[in-house]
Amino acid sequence: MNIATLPTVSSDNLRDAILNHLAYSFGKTPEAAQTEDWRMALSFAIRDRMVEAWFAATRRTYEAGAKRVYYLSMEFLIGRLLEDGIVNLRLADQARAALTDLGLDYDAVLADEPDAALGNGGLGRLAACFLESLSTLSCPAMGYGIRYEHGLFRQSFQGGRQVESPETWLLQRHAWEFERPEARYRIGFGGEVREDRGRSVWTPSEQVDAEAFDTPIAGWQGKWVNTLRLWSAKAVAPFDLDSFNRGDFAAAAAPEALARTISRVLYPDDTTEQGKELRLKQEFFFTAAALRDILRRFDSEYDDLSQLPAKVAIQLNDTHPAIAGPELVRLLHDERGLPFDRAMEIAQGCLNYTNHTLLPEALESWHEGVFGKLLPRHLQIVDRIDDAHGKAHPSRSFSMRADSQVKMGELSFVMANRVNGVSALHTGLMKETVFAELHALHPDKIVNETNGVTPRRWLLSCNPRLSNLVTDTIGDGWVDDLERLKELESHVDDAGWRDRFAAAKRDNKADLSNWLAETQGVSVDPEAMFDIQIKRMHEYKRQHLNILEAIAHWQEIKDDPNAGWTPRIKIFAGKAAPGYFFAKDIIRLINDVARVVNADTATRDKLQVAFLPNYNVTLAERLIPAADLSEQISTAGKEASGTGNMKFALNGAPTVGTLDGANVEIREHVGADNFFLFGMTAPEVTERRMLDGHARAAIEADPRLARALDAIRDGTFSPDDPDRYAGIIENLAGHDYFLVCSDFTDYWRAQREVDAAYADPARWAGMAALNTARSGWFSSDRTIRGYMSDIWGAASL
Ligand code: 26W
Repeated sequence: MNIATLPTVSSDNLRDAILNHLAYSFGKTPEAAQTEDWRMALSFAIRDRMVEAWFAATRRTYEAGAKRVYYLSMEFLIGRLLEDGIVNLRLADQARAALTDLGLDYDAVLADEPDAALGNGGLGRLAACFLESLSTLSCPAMGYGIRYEHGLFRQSFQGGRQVESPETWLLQRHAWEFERPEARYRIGFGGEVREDRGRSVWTPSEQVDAEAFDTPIAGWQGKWVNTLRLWSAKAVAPFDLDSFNRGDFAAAAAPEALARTISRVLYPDDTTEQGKELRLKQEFFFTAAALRDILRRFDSEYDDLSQLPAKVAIQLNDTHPAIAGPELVRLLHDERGLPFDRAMEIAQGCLNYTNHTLLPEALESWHEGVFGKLLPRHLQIVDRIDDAHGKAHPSRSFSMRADSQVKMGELSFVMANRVNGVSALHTGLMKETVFAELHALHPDKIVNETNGVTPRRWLLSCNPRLSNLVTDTIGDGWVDDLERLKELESHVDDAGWRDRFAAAKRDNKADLSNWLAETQGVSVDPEAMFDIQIKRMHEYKRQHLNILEAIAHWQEIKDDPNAGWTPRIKIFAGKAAPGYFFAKDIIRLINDVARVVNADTATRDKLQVAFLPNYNVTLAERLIPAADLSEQISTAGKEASGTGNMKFALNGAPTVGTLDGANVEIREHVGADNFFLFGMTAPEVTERRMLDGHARAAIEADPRLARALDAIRDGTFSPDDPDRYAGIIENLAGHDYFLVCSDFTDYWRAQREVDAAYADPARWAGMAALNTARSGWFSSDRTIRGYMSDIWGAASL
């Protein structure tokens, strides 16, 4: 049931509200106001319209005594929030009219908002989609994370090389958060543990305060609003007056500076675990604050801790908040006096864990030295948890405490009521590989919840042309019931309708091509195929397979320029972790290839390459609606799910891809005829890897591949420094762990099939439209319903 009905808002109402905020919240006249002032005033006017429903949602949750869901995540990649809010409140027409009336450029005002990049990639963006779906489904929920002062670094290129600079979203005014000085908890680190009459007492040696900042997250139609609560680290005492009085101003400010380092910057490494002490501090900081907050809210309503699992579901987004297990046990046992076993049982009743990767280098583990120094009591508790688990399962052969390490995956698994993977394939591999033994001991614990994306942001808002066509055709029920896109299928054979579908795509491409010309100095024909690979840079994602194919393609076009090639532009975007040198070399190689290929007058009307800097949510929203082809080419078994793959399919871009992650399910839904499959399967990958000399054999068998590698090797793309890519060549021709060479030939074949299909516009439009019509299952609303019923036992109110 929906509880808040939105008052109707006219554009005049909205204009007055904007002018009011401009005057009374920001002290500006319209004449003096800058774009940022207008953007803030508009944001406040929109935010005002969320507040009623926000209060109502809280009231209703209390009244119903409902179970609450808490989503703990180190990252929330929320992007811009203004347009999202406007679209969800269904105020887009009014807002545009109000701003036009005021003589302003609506799109420019929206574009002034900084893109909040409080996350690295897939895991963080998933958390943001989940928050929106939780609100759309009116599920009482709260996200907990860190209010980083600096989100993910900005990326630019110098001579084709990635250069990082700090991201500074908080230097601009931020319209969405409410500071909560009263919601403040003291968080300790270090120190020692004493035994006092049978109780363990932890006395930390260092303390900081966690202060809450709340952002309202409105669901579709603004009927329900949940909270994203981000913690900011503050010094316990902001200022050391003694030092100040002595004239030592640096020392006076030191406590503040030290405390603030904890929430200062997001770690930019999303696939290698570095075991850095500050990261463990960040993890404990936000997790401990969240748990204190959760217990405080519980205490305000109930007085029996055994009710906790009935009223509280906590989701751990990967192992980053895994310290929640021992910390909750500590709060219940040490601080509230419950027997240890009972504390553990209650904690296990509340906690759940999502695994997002099986890459061994990404599985968190902490050396007991670091862990014990920072969290001495928690180390004892982990050992007791491990003991208890060992006693309950005497046959087990592993421990979460092997090799002087604390293994966060195993700890999370044992402390969780449910453990889930993020696609069918990934969940299966979890059971067979990393968690095989734990799965055998707890056969009902692992469940699958295939990822999804919010259709409000990833279709309705980012692609107005296509969403208008969809709404014209089947009404607007699809927006919160995405499977209704199926109703489009009956129109796909209608040539007139298909033309409208193709026209929406063409117009999106024309917009993108104008933008590329204006801002990137890239000029492309909108009729060419827009072939797009956008995601973090990683060997397993195989951007180098894509660029190798581009090189081979270029060489072949040069051999026979008039052979009827299908014109293409290959677009890349993505950041590499600053210390991941191989991935940075791939970026540079792509930029070098782009320079050479784009300058070749004999081929450039057939093939172009562009690497766009500073990939973020906003750039994704610009690129995905204009994509013809979605590149999802990871080594099978390595991409847990992918979510970009879903966004492309939903926006009518067929996939060229491997049987990896959710690609498998996308292909099942859209149909094998509308998906360009290539490459080895996960079991074939495992087998091939054991074959000695697999890369050499693949190169010998495919002259195109050999020639493309030769061109890199002989300096075709780096004439000033022919050896620049020796490392890449050595890797690919050598152990080629990600099997780029072994999959090349089949990738080439699939790409030529793509060319042929694209050359037949009616056929292509049909494939593209069927991708949209059959992607409804990939809504994060469906995913969240799955979590609610299989994992949380939570209900929509
Ligand atoms: C400790 C370093 C670290 C940090 C982050 C290791 C691993 C991560 C994340 C788990 C990486 C990540 O974002 N994984 C992605 O999660 C998405 C959402 O489920 C999936 O769609 C992607 O396939 C997966 O790579």
